[in-house]
Amino acid sequence: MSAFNGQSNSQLILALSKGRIFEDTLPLLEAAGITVTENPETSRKLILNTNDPNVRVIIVRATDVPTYVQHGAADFGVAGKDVLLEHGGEGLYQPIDLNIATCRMSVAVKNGFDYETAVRQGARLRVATKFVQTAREHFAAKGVHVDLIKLYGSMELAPLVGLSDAIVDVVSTGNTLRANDLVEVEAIMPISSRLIVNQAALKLKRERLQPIIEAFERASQPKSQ
Ligand code: PRT
Ligand code: MG
Repeated sequence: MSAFNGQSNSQLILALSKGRIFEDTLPLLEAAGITVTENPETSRKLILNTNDPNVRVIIVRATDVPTYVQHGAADFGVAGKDVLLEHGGEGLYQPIDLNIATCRMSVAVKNGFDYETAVRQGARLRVATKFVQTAREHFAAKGVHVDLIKLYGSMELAPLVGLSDAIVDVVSTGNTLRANDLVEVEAIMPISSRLIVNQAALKLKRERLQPIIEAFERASQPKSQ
């Protein structure tokens, strides 16, 4: 029995966010013989059952997945590298890159804003972002002085209404940037989602977790291999 949540060592809780991460994790779960029997898009339940009575899925905000896993409220989870860099990874074991929910972290500005000159001139750049750690490190490495403005969503709006000169955000198709008259001026890093495991659970529940980690690893390898 775990003193923390009263569950036996055979019970596993997986933390996922709704949307692309949930959708892209389903085939990996199938590869491990686990079928989620409820749909978070139509159900209001936050704890979903699977075909395995010992495995349940909790649905949390993408940015909250590492927090649930770090504190052992979930044994494992799936989170984007963008989210993990902001969280810091404390208490988490990150065994595999699942190559799902891929996108890139980029700097974007309003069409017509001369980013290169602004950066070269050394004036302070106002940057709005949800990803303050990543943005701070990126601009510090370039030696660019920035005023970071923390936002929680819809970063694309900030340069349009004069809140910032630039944004740091994740981009996949680039359609959202184009629709808002923004242009990508710098790619910071490629992003994909990782499997994360609570460090204590990895030791206490290794027998249950290891086969799932291995199945995820096999199923997430690039198709060409
Ligand atoms: O939506 P919510 O505020 O709850 O949280 P979230 O946006 O962090 O979660 P979610 O579920 O949308 O994203 C989960 C993870 O998916 C992120 O942490 C990323 O690692 C990854 N991912 C992959 C993306 C995208 N692609 C993506 N396109 N996350 C967000 N986007 C956004 C993008 O910023 C833009 O606003 O989706 C919009 C559409 O993108 P374009 O470029 O295709 O137009
Ligand atoms: Mg989103």
